[in-house]
Amino acid sequence: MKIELAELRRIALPLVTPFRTSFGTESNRDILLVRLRGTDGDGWGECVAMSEPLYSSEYVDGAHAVVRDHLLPRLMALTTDLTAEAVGPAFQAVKGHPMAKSVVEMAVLDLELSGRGESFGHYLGAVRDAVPAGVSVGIMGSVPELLGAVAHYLAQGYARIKLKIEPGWDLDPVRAVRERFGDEVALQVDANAAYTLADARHLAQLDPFGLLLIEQPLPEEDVAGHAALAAQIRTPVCLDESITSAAAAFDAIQRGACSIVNVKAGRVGGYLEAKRVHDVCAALGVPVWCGGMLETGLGRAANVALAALPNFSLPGDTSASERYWRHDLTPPFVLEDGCLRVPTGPGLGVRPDPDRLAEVTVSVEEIAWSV
Ligand code: OSB
Ligand code: MG
Repeated sequence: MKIELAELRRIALPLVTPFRTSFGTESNRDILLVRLRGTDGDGWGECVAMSEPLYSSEYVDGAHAVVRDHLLPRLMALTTDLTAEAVGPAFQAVKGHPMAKSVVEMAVLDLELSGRGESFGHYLGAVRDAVPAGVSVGIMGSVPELLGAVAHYLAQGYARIKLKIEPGWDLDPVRAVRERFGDEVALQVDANAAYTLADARHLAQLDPFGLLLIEQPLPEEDVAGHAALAAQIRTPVCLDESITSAAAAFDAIQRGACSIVNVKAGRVGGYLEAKRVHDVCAALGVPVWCGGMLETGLGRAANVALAALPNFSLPGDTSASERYWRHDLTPPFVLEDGCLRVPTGPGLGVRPDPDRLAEVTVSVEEIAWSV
């Protein structure tokens, strides 16, 4: 596989509706795409870093600089074959920046797999041809507004609902959703680190609602706090932000900080490490599910392939394209009986539509591949 050019492309995509979490509101995604142009095909990667460093320390301008100045040069310097397996070791000396590392690995993997006609799903070890889709519902201005949104998603067939929560928007919305839609709805909450251990008794008031899980109630670094909280509430604790690698997943589980894990490739440095997180959790008997970061069809294709692995036993934040975008970059992912189909074509199995890509492109930086 010979690469001629790396393209760092920034696109601007408006969300169909603003997405509010405990850390901020996202209305327009500013997304970094990496395209590796090889002698016989392209490889695409999508970076999940957001505009501001609020979910984690990474942000899109920073990731862009790290990819350009610290990661691509390390790949160009490789004397061995450039494969996805070689990417992690090549980046090992660079501390942190998992989202920047992940987008480059994703592009290399797409290029490599496309070249030999293998799909992401096959490569990662998918055992399903479709995956159940959940939907992440942002914090809203009022409970009636929230109930309207949840009714809409349930009517579309979503297999589970996740409510974003924060202090002041937790017990009332959960109670209202249970009262209106019943106990059968698969329901979970995500705090994005908005609480402290002092809120344990408050969070225990979620116990009667039979939630599947509470995601990341406490700060990223507070593994001990999550273990203490898990001992005080009945709702299973799931970690997102804290799980930065397979080793971190092993540690958090051994310490009793979580009994369920959210897997996001961008957060752990790539799809290969994400598979290792899956494997560690499977070995420890801990179920996982696939998180999302408001991706276009490119990132969604890879996520849906990952979500088809055997230990992904809960529905993921892998929603249909129309939940996010009026026009996706790729042919849209659509809900079929509450599921998204796993792409089977070579590589990601999807390609950006050239006209749509041109419409949303803000800038393109081309970097010649010098070896
Ligand atoms: O915490 O899971 C999260 C989006 C951006 C950043 C963090 C999170 C999310 C979501 C949305 O919950 C998931 C999705 O539908 O892509
Ligand atoms: Mg989360």
